[in-house]
Amino acid sequence: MLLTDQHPHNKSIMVSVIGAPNVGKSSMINYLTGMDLSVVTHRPQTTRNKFHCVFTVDQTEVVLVDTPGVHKSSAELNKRLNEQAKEGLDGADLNLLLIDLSRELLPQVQNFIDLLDLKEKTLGPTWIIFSKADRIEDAEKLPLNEVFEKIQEVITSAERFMVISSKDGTNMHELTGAICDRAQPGPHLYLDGSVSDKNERFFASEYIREQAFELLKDEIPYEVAVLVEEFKDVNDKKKARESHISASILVNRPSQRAIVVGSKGSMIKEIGIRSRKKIEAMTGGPVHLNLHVKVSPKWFKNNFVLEELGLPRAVNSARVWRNKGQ
Ligand SMILES: Nc1nc2c(ncn2[C@@H]2O[C@H](COP(=O)(O)OP(=O)(O)O)[C@@H](O)[C@H]2O)c(=O)[nH]1
Ligand SMILES: [Mg+2]
Repeated sequence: MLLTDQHPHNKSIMVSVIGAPNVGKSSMINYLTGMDLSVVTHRPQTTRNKFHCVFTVDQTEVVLVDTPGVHKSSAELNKRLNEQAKEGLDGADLNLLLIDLSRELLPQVQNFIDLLDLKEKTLGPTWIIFSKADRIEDAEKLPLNEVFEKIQEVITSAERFMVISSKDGTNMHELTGAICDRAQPGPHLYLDGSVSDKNERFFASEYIREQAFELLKDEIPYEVAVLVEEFKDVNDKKKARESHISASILVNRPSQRAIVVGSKGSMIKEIGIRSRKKIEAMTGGPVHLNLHVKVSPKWFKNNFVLEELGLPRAVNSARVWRNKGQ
């Protein structure tokens, strides 16, 4: 792409959004972009793939990279989630490291550093974003200057900190302005109005999984994955766009299948109704959603399924699928 194809005043910045699970990364991205792209639930580890969410302010393009929260686990799925988070740092001009104000602050930083294995990887310019300010009274009275100085001892590239809330919008304009000020002159990556590097098929599966995460209890959500098998548009020029989607909800055990289906199919029906609404809001036309539940034992260890879910193997992945002698 030639720079001369674009407006001479164009600026662009790639911002990686990182932190522990459930600190509010996806909520902040949705607030900043003004879209409901990234899935948000009350459960940790909702986001499983890194992806771009793009918005522009005047001539400045901001590409936010949502990432799964890094957390300790030796399970194959979690190794791959952590790998997605690490890859989210590649090529970023700036990192926003979110720290949840409603939890203990410094342990969150130390955990993050340990899990990211910063010996191997140095963090580029980083801003510390203290999130969920609405959750505590008198956030401004907290000794955040001191906390920030301690953080700078471990993250030497930490440049500044900000206090935000995605719930009441505290400092969101300031954050947007600061990010835009930081952008350098350069071509926009997304020119045709696209708002992500992932396609509608990806977001359809995310929205189905989001509703399953919200509606299912206990540990079941973590053993659920969604694969979209078919996503096709009916091209009738006279009518609005209409989409037909077939998707499988994968579960680990037959007993979970019964729960996801629910009594007389009530649970899967509810998951379908709710996710269809979100998919329709994305496509702008009616959606026919055909959902089924498949038992796929230990899908979270199965290389083929994990690849289908957009989670390639991590550096420290188990090598179970390799042929002997390789
Ligand atoms: N009160 C409050 N809750 C928030 C805020 N941001 C996120 N949450 C909640 O925290 C939970 C996790 O949010 P999410 O964005 O999915 O976190 P992520 O795992 O870091 O992406 C959800 O229940 C959100 O509604 C905030 O600014 N204030
Ligand atoms: Mg998330």
